[in-house]
Amino acid sequence: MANSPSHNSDAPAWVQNDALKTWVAEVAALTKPAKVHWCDGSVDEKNRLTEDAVAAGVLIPLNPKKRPGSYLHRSNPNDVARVEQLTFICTPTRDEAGPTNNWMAPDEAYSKLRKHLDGGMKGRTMYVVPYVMGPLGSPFSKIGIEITDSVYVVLNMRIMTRMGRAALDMLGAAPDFNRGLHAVLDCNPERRWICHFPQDNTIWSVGSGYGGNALLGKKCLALRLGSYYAVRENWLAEHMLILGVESPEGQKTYVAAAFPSACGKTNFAMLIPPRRFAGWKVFTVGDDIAWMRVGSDGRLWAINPEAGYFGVAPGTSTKSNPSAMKTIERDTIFTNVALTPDKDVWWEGIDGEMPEGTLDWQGRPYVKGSAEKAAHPNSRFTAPMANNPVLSRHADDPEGVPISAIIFGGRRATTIPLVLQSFNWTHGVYLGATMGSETTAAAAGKTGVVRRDPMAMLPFCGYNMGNYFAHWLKMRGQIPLPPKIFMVNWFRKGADASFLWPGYGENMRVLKWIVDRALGHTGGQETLVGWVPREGDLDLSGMDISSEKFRAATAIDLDEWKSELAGQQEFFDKIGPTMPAALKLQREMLIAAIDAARAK
Ligand code: OXD
Ligand code: MN
Repeated sequence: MANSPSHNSDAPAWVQNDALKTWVAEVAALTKPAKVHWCDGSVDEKNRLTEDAVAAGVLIPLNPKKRPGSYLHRSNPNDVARVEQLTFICTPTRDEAGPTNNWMAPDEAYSKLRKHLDGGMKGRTMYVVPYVMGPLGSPFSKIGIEITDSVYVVLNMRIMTRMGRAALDMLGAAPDFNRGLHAVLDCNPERRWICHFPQDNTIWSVGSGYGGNALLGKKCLALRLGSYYAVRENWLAEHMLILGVESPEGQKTYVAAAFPSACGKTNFAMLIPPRRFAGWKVFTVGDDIAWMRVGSDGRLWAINPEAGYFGVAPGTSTKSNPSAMKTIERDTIFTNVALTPDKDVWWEGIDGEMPEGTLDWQGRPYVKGSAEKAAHPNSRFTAPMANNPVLSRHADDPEGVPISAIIFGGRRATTIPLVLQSFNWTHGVYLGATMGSETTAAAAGKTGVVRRDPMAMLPFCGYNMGNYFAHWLKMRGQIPLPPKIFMVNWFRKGADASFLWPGYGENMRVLKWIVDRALGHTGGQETLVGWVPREGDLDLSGMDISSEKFRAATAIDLDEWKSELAGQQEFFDKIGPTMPAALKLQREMLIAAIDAARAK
């Protein structure tokens, strides 16, 4: 990088870290912004930046009576989602990134992106955003500095992380912070790359302002780099929600659960128990990411590194997620939702009809009956976790919470029963490693295709997936009191293609069985593929489900499992030589057990 620090980057007196000042000066010399703004995270700063964003048309104020402190952002229509094909792990060797990641050599990536970053912030403000992933002062937390040319990113980072001076206070004089450099440039998909350099604790992201590509603390640091560091430091960085279940007697149990995107993670994290479960409460610790370490008591302890929710808007309603609807009542940034004439938000699946005169996510009058959606299917809300009425008291606890159960879940129309408990840790890792989700007709043009998404980490594992499985297997030896591992499937369908299980709040019934099993309080039945609830183990009282439906939702169909196991082989082959023998053996043992059972 150029070595003459720009006078533009002069740091305020509260910035004392020399390594940081030098790096910011280098980046300013490269990107040549008109101005450098060091973010202190104050309310005053938030108000000023919000005014700037409104003046620049980046944010549209919503009706202050209906949504106080809330704004709508319309992104460039070419920039509405994560771009897996443009996301790279830039480790020194391709093998370190493994067969499921895109790889670019570090030098090549740096020089390719540097060309675009050279003068890339001319005439613009360069924001320096210090942030902490994890509770302030927690030994589990990590500190990052994101440099960005997007005020939208700054305001989102302020919600999603602990941002500002507090992060620098925690950093002190240490030089080892994550260096994140982000520039939207001209938002051209031809010049869009999200590059991770784990060996340098560095992320460079250009050409996109979208959350997962641009809020570098989330998928880039907390998951891709997080997972890379976790394997070296003996912990787990996972794409998991964390929730607490409290019984009427006041007993609290915490579980972590991995689901691929768009499988109801935020809804599960904020579940409201049905009436039959009066006295039971579910509290949210996190809705997307869990960092888990072995505690001195031998249990696995988890923190949520985030401070807010970047949730999918469509489908969110008072029926599907009343707590999310409360969370987004104020101080929320909405991205790519529809705008009603009284300046409120609207999306498909929200309560109530779309008012006349609503504008779609691109600001065009919405023509009712049009084949297109009014809100983009991946439209989002960014809201502070402090708004969540069911936020756990421990969401900000530097120690985190002890995890008693880990749940893996996918979207599967067949084969996978409503709930399954693994026989042991290795078998649980096998369940997680083979989990998948079926593509929908809308997304892929072809239904029923299982996309393997092991532990919901396929797009987020920052190194070789086979080594990631090996790390999970090895962790068993590090955790004296390991959580029990489960698999769930809320999405199984009957012969008439309708869902067999109602989901949402009713998932409490499954959650209770999981918690009871984890604590050794209830029965179950052993099958070839794992433990399932016996008839009567799952409390179905007050619920409208026929016993045929329930039996179909929980059935183990050996024919379906045979084709499932064939599909798993393809995925194992793709992973290649790093695929752990212990997991290959699990599959082979299951084939042998099914064959033996059928031979009778
Ligand atoms: C995701 C997200 O895409 O959390 O998984 O945004
Ligand atoms: Mn996610």
